[in-house]
Amino acid sequence: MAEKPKYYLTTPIYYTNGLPHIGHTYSTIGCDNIRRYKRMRGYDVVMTTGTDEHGVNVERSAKNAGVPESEYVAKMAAQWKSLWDELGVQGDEFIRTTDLKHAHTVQWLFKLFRENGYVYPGHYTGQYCIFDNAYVDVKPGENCPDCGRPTETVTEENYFFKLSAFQKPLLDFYAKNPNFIQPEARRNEILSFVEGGLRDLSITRTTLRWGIPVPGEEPHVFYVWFDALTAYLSAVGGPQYEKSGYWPADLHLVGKEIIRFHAAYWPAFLMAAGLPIPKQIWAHGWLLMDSAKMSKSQGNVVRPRPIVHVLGMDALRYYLLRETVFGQDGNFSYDALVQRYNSDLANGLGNLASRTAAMIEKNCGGKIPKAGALQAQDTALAKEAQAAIGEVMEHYEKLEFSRALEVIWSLISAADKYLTVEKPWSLGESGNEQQRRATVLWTTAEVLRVVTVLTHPVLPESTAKVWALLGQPGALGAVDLDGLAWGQLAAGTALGKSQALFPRIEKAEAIERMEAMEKEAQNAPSPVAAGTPAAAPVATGAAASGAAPAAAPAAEKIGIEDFAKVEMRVGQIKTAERIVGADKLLKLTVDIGTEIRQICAGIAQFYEPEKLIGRKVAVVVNLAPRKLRGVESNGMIVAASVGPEGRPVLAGFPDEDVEIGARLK
Ligand code: ME8
Repeated sequence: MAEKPKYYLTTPIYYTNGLPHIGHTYSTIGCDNIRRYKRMRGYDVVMTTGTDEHGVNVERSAKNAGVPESEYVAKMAAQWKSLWDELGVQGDEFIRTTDLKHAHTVQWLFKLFRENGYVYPGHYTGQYCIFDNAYVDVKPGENCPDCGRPTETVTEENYFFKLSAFQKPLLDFYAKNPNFIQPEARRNEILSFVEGGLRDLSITRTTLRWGIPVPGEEPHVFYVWFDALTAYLSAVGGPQYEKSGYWPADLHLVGKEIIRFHAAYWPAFLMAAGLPIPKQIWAHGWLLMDSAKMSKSQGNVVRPRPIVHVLGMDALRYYLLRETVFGQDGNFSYDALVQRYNSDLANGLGNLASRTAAMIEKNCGGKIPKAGALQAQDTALAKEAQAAIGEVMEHYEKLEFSRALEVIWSLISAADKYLTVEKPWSLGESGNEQQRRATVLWTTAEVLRVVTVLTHPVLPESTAKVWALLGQPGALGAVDLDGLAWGQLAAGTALGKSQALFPRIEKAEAIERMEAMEKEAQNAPSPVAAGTPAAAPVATGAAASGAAPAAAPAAEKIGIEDFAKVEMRVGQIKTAERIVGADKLLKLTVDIGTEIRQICAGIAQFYEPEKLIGRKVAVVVNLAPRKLRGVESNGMIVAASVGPEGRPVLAGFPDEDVEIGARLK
């Protein structure tokens, strides 16, 4: 038998200083969808995902949690892995950048750079964004242009990679491989970035301890981006990549904010080492929450587990891939999610499957009937289904998931219409009528079979149930998509057991349940908090004693000068209103003595807006403004967090009439 062609694809290697939200889930599910689709087209597929575990952020998070870095990342990586398992994303390789085989690959690549004359020692002083792990082109005191956080001035001795030498090779490569960067808008972005000139890149750090050491050059450790990108190669053999046969990667799927690292730096690194370059970098858009990128730092994340718990894993997969054009940004809303679930899954696919099976059960003794003479409407539906097979594959091939699903769902609604017009339930028992009913039911069941196969990469769990319901043999994932054609449904096949697919759900109740679980997850202690049972003994600190069951991260002591940085003043609430679509937030205007500020406060579930007017509160007035659910908030109202649910109780001045604007010290 001919060997299957190999196909290698990757998700980003996610940071471990946070837990996955549905933005990460979006990339991983997109990747898993391609993986399943390619398998059904006969490829020997390997998909890699993993965790990016080095860097200052991890050092800080581990310190806050009061545990050693190695323990911190091990626990976080386990969380990421178990989530992907729950979502049915069976990544074939899970690479951790703390894996030994990965360290060897990074060190080997650096050795090749050196041998080929692409590294040199130097000094660098610049503004560094710790969150993005990158030097940024701003002046001291200015914030990061990408994420808006403060930058730090860093001077260090390090090794530089001669990125500047790769401007022409990269431009030549892009010209020869016009599909290397997708979609087109990203390609243009990278072309102009590279055409604008490339500065050499420092690829080691001496200011960082938690990283892969540069052999013989301690205290140098590798720059986290050089380290993380290399993980794609370590996962499939590293220095022995030729043996595995999966390199170069066919596809690196990433979010658009990290395209430069993948489409410019990574191919330059590989060129410098004389290694093959991946075939495609594909950057999808962002999931937004009220127009802002969903991200941990913005505090506007939605986690996948509550959705999976209430609507099922397939519902989340379907929504993410159907609702937004892959490549563009898309807004997340619980409302749209449940809407899609009810209309497309419960009333669409679920309903077609259950009514078809019920009619075959009732009228044909539970066996797929044999079609008789065909009428024009039967052949029209057959034609539409046959055409859909080709169209859907073409869309999957181009990562146009939403369009693929549109085609499939228009076939489902064509089958629904067909049933409504043909009314097989109203046909009588005469020979002709029985035969007509058999033809209509066979045709509908055949549409269902085609739909089931085509939708499998997106809805692996529920389509497997429909497959069994149709009495089809073998695993659905092993069906050869290229062999799929109209007319293969064998008459006489006994139907399998009917299983619940997508029970209809009341929207308000579903949203309430998901939001309640989300809130609970937000208030849950960090999985790596010091004092949690599996934590290693903690070095110092009262909070690390393990006395509290859900110990908060060990708090660092700060000097009075640090406290003095926080400017708190007495403010008086002038107006208060609810924010549409954000049931936890109130929009307040607050007089702080020198000005009236707009501030959002997460107290809507505990305070009536009208009762707040005139109340004096403590306000942090020198916080950088930020957007919450799309509404600007310029300051913070101080509240105690009470009880396990974190009920806010506003700090106030009940005993004395304090002056508005007075400073709290
Ligand atoms: O950047 N919408 O890791 P990361 C869509 N470790 N996708 C989103 C998203 C959103 N709101 N938020 C996150 C890193 N993502 C590096 C990568 S790769 C060698 C190193 C997805 O944990 C998207 O794929 O910050 C984005 O690129 C990735 O998560 C960033 O994950």
